[in-house]
Amino acid sequence: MKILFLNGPNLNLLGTREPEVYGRTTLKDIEAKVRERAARFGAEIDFRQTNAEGELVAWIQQSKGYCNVIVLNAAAYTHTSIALRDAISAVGVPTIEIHLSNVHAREEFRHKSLIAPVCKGQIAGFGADSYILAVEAAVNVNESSK
Ligand code: CA2
Repeated sequence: MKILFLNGPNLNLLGTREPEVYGRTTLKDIEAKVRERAARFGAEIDFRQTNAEGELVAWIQQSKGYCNVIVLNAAAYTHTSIALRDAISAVGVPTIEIHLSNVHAREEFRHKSLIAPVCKGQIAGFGADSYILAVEAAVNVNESSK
């Protein structure tokens, strides 16, 4: 199986800015951990980051027939993007929403996710481990879709 990890705006700064909020682990470190965990399940990983909303939309559109499951940390676009929600809904590839931080324990504007209703589920608040948990969730989602 193939899992497509998509990361949204500013996640390229992880580990280099605001360590008190987002920790000291870089996105490269997280990618390495994800690849290690996925190897246990024989799952293939495509891991990407962009600051551009339209690029995320394009990647979601191209995912049909390319991967089995999308794991999406849409970052701030989680709270604003009808375009991402429409793309996830239109393409129909099972998508898991993830966040490093517990968005529900933060500012009110982070409590609302526009993509949650079209995702299989949400993992939030476990730091880099949210990504590892998402590998396990993606494998389970793929198994139960067979
Ligand atoms: O907790 C998460 O994973 C978020 O998706 C992170 C987003 C935030 O807008 C969401 O509400 C929750 C922010 C990503 C920005 O990452 C930075 C990393 C280092 C320094 C500054 C920003």
